[in-house]
Order: sequence, then C-alpha cells, then structure tokens
Amino acid sequence: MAVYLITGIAGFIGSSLARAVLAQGDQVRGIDNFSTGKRENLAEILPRIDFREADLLNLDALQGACRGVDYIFHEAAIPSVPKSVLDPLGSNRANVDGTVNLLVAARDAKVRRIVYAASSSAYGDTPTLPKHEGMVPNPISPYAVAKLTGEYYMTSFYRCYGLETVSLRYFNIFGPRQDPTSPYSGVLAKFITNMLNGEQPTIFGDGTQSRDFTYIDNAVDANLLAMKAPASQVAGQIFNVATGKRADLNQAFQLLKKIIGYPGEVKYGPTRSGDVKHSLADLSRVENHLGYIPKVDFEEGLRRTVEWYRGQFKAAEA
Ligand code: UD2
Repeated sequence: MAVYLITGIAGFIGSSLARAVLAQGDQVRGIDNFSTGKRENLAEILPRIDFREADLLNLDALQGACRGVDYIFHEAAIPSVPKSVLDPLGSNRANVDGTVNLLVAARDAKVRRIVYAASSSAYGDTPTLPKHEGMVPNPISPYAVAKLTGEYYMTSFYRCYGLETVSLRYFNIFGPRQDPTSPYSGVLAKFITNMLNGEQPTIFGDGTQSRDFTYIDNAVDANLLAMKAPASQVAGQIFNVATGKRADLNQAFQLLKKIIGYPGEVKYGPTRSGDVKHSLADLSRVENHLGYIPKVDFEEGLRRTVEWYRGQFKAAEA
C-alpha cells in the first residue's frame, strides 16, 4: 500500500483525488489550511485519512507531512485570476513560496513523485488555438505567472535533484464540490447555483470568450495516469489536461438553461481584468505520453454537476 500526500485536500480537486486514491486501496494523508477548502468536502472520508490542518508556508509542518510519503498530488493554491489581480503578494506567497516549500520538503523526504496542479492560464492570450505545450507561455494575470513559476520549479527540482515531477495544466475544471459561494468561484459553479436558486447569472463581457471546460473525473484520471506513467515518459514534463473542445459562455449558459429548465435570461457586466479570451487544448502530447483520453464530455459533465448541486439543495432543505 503506497502513501499519498494530497495538499489542498479539502478543496474541490484535492477531495476528489482523495476519494480516487482511497478507492484504489492506497493510504491518504492530506493537508489544508481551509483558505478555500472546506471540511464538508472531506465528510465521509475524514475517518479514513490522516488529515493535518497546515499551511504550505509552514516548512516544519510540510517536513512532517512528507515523512514516509511515496507520492504527492499538489493541489493547494489560491486559484483565482481576479483575486490575484487584487492581491498579487498573497497569490505569490501561496502559489509560489508554498510550492517551493513543498518541493524542498518532498526532496528531503525522498518522495518518489509529485504531480502538480498547473494552469492553462500559462498560455495567456497567445493567438494560436489549440494551445500546445511547446508554445512559449504568455501569462497575463499574477495568478497565471505564479502557476507558471510553480511549473518551472517542478522541472528545476527534477533537473537539479532528480525528484520526479509532472505538471498538469488544468483547463477550467468543474464538477461536484466546487465552491460556488465566493466572488472568485469558477463560472459554472456560480451559474448553476444561481440558476437553481432562481437568480440571474452575470456574464463578464459579451460572452464570446471560450473555455475548454473539463469535468473533474477527467482531471482525476489524468492525475492517476501521471503518477503511474514511466519516468522516462513524464518526469520533469508538462501536460495539458482538458477535453480538446471549447464552449463560449453564451453557449454554456444556453446549455445550462436547457438542463436546469431555467426560465430567465443572463445579464452582462464589464469584462474582467486579467481575463483570457479563448482557451482550447491540444491533447496529443498527454495522449501519447500518459494515454489520457477524456471520458466525460462537457454536456454530460454539466448534467452530473447540476444533479449534484440539486442533491445538495435538497439535503439542505430536508
Ligand atoms: C483560470 C484558468 C483555469 C484555472 C482557473 C483557476 C484560463 C483560461 N483558465 O480560469 O485553468 O486555473 O483560472 O481559477 O486562464 N465569468 C463570468 N461570470 C462569472 C464568473 C466568471 O462571466 O460570474 C467569466 C470570466 O470573466 C471568464 C470565464 O467566465 O471569462 C471563466 O472564468 P473562471 O473564473 O471560471 O475561470 P478562468 O477562465 O479565469
């Protein structure tokens, strides 16, 4: 039985990975400082994991957390473009300093591999679509710069110390347990909960901006594959994790209107500073090196997500 450490385990992606690792019969240790994660996300699995409330800026806590660990999924982050525009120092501390601390602790504890939650925001507004990993990054927001810096540190720790690292550039992951309540929440979590509550969602800009929206199960698959792939195929490298298809926000709203049966319309507000216009992934590299193929498409992912939030609302009413 291998021991996995998941940082940001109380977050949307970390808590999904925890369930997947437990399901494959391995041992899970997790850390979170609850800055964006929630204890509820761990609910029924809490008794089965070794949970430690800790901040990535606390190197002593990380050294303790890495002791005896084989593999790390590094999901902890402050994941928001607009939040980073308001607070670039906070973004840098959590996303860069925190990542370097974890790498140092992982190196010293002789962890076998670390898979890092990188971001599609690294591509910024490069005009070419789809975006492939060989392109020169062009980050716009402080968040994008911080996430890209994390990738460089991953590769550096592989080159300098032989710590096996893999960076997965997530393209707008969505699904159950994504927090809809913060002004910085992902657009689909906000839209779905607005519409289920009979409230009107807001599109920032004209809604023609597009994203390669990726259902959580696809991201979980990619992480498990990245952890298992031979080092010669993945160590020190970067891969897109996406579906290879995109939808603009007007289309996403129309699809949700149909799935939810929402009678209202969307309203439009000012474009958000730091926003990328279009995002779409080329998947050939991740297919070739990891054998990753997205299994759940956008519409099916939306259906499952709506179903989950509906269940949450019913449980809250009961
Ligand atoms: C970026 C990354 C994504 C991930 C994420 C973490 C890109 C292309 N994607 O997502 O991979 O790292 O950051 O936070 O860089 N919007 C509205 N109404 C709302 C909320 C958002 O119209 O109520 C718009 C927003 O202006 C943007 C789009 O929806 O154009 C997506 O926004 P988001 O915050 O869900 O994700 P994004 O693309 O910043």
